[in-house]
Amino acid sequence: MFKKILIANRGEIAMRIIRTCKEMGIKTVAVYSTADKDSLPVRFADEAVCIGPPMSAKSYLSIPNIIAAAEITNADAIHPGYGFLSENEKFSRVCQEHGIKFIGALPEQIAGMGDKATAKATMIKAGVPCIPGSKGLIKDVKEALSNAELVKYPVILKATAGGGGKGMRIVWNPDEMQSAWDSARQEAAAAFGNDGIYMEKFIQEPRHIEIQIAGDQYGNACHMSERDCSIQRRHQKLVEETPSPFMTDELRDRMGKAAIKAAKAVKYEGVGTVEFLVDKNRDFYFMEMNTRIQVEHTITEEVINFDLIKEQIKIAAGEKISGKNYLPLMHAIQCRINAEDPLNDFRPSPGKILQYHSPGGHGVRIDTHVYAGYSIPPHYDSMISKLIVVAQTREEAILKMKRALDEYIIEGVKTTIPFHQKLMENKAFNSGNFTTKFMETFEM
Ligand code: MV4
Repeated sequence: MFKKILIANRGEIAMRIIRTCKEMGIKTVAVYSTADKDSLPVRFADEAVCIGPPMSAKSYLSIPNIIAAAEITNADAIHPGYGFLSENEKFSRVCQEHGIKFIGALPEQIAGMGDKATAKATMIKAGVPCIPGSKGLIKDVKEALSNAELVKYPVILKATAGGGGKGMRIVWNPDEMQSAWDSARQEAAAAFGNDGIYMEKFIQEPRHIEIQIAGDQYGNACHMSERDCSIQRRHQKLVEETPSPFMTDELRDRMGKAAIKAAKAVKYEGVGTVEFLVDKNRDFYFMEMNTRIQVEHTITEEVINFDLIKEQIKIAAGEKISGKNYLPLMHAIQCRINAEDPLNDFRPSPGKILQYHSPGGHGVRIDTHVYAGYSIPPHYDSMISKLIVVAQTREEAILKMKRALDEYIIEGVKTTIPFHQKLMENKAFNSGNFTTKFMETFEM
């Protein structure tokens, strides 16, 4: 087992990783930018190393600075958390070259899943259901038009380097193709320096349901059931829950098997997520595979009673997984509490937290790095905390979430708490009948 893990991240996920390391008897190194010198990970890690100024490119994204910090502290592994360098092919390789275990995917796996057209080709070959569309990349608008005739409108153009909605255009008829093609390519080139585009049939009003998976170095893989992430706004998830209210035992079994096929196709080592779109007929399609721990891993932990960070560390250290799948024993919901003003287009609201009282009691979990007097820096994402509840049923989980939200006091910055309170009262949300379009019509 590792003796010392460096956490190449900040905020709540840095705290989350430190906590598990402590429970496992592993020493920790926090790295921090000057903007985070008063943060809790710096306070609670065994050691802390400043890696640069506030700007991410010069600190949390600086591979030389982070490797130097790992070398001077003698860390034998690096946990990248989510975001930042967690799915960076080069970082995974540089860690390898320095004899430091990267607690995440291998460079080839990151590259293979990061290019969406390549990932899709891999999944088609492995027999994982994918959305009908072009065979690989499309070279020009003429080819786009002829492909669309076969796929049938509406279609969607997607950047192969994309994800998170950038470089994506829906095309409803041939007249729209030229301008959609031009703008998708331009956006992709600007955002990713790669203007490769492929096409799919546009699935209208899908659900975003993802399957948590784990694989080990010996070819074993398992699934840990689903998370429903359909409540999102501009590709930012706001609420996640498991089990999905749309799920059936039969669908979970089929999606779980498909996710395991996906994991085995790339010899996946570690914990990961296979994202699917699910249409109204409960047909499901591979969308992306994430080779990192995700923000919403917490709800899976609560319903299967299992520490996913511990599992990540154990797999990276070469331990075997049992290979059995995990089914939800409870119902969990996570609300992302962001420093944003929901009454003002969710505009970021960084600043000092003047008063802070967090909810507690049975079935309530808070993952956070904040405290009264803490200033949320403007340089990073605006997440304050993750409020997670777990109960026997969905109805009880919603009631518990309402109770917990009412106990939550944060003063000094605007937060998304009022949004979540409104959502918990919403009829469609309570019925479980919602899709990724839900937030487009939600009124605060
Ligand atoms: C789609 C789609 C409909 N049909 N692909 C959005 C982000 C990127 N990962 C893929 N996305 C979508 N791909 C086809 N063929 C709809 C979306 C989409 C979406 C997906 C999941 C969650 C929220 C979404 C919001 C808008 C669009």
